[in-house]
Amino acid sequence: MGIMTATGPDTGASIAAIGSLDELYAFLSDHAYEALWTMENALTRQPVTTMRPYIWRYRQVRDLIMRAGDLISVAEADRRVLAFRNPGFSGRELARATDTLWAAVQMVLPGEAAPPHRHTPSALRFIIEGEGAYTIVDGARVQMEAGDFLITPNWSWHEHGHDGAGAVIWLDGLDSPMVSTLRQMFAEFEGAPQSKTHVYSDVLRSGYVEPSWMDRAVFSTLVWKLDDTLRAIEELRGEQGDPYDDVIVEYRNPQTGGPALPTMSAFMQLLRPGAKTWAHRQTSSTVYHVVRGTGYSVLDGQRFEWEPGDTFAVPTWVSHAHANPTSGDALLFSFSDEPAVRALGLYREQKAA
Ligand code: GTQ
Ligand code: FE2
Repeated sequence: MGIMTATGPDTGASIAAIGSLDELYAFLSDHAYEALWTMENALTRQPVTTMRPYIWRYRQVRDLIMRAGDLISVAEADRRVLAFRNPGFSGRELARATDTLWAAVQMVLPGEAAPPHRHTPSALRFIIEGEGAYTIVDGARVQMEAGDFLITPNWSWHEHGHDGAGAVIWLDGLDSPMVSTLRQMFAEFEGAPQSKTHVYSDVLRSGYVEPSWMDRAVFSTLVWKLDDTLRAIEELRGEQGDPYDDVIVEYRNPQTGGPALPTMSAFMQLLRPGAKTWAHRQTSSTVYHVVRGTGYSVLDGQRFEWEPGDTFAVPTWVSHAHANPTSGDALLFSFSDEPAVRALGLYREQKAA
């Protein structure tokens, strides 16, 4: 390959000949410059995004992913995934639900197998319906049942399979738009180790004790069962709760005591019968998924009614409040980029916006 020599810059006379600001701007744009004082987007008073609050309704999502199941196999598709693409996103880069978060629905049918791969984006999954599917993360096999929350830490080999009956459908959450924007995307599709599937007990997975000569990642907690989460929430039902989120718990990674993943946190919240939360907004963005019940959320003044299976996006700095006007419980699962925003020292919240 030859070495390209950049031509010397225009200096002296041609710059002395610039006679007006308009001529200056023309020269600047021809020579890879731009004057700050002409920019309107350099320092905005608050976050600017084209992303909109939006809801994907499960009545339609389910029909679409089932239809995709008729039309394409996992063998052909690698992953049978329909991404939730925010209608405010006009970019040609990776689809996204918010500026930083990928959300999608994935389905596997009995007998199908999605081959192993690994990538720098981290993934989390919330099982919407079905049972009998499993995922294998760095050799550890995890069964998937409706309501379970699972993680696939970045760069871990993962594959999916299904040896039960009926379709299994889950929600995928990835930080891939953030990873892509930061130009940190790597992926491998070959070379997964053929290691035997090891099964470590909960006591090792919980980090309660840890062998000092082994990598703790081997034991990392990969699944949080719905029953356990609901038991914790049930214990808290009589408490005051959070005025902005009612009875909300965060999925904690017991190995670190921190969020489920370095870039993404995940939550389950009970909106008790009649609950109506106060509005707030954060610089993190969030994807919500309705697990049980019906209700509505008010996103930047717009009311979105929801029912089980629906998924909605709350982009950065969008004010949100939730309500359960019914006499039964409502349960919302959610994930956000809050840990990434916090790690950069950028997290802000405004209450009762
Ligand atoms: O299941 O491995 O929704 O790699 C997007 C990328 C799911 C997966 C997605 C993925 C996967
Ligand atoms: Fe993946």
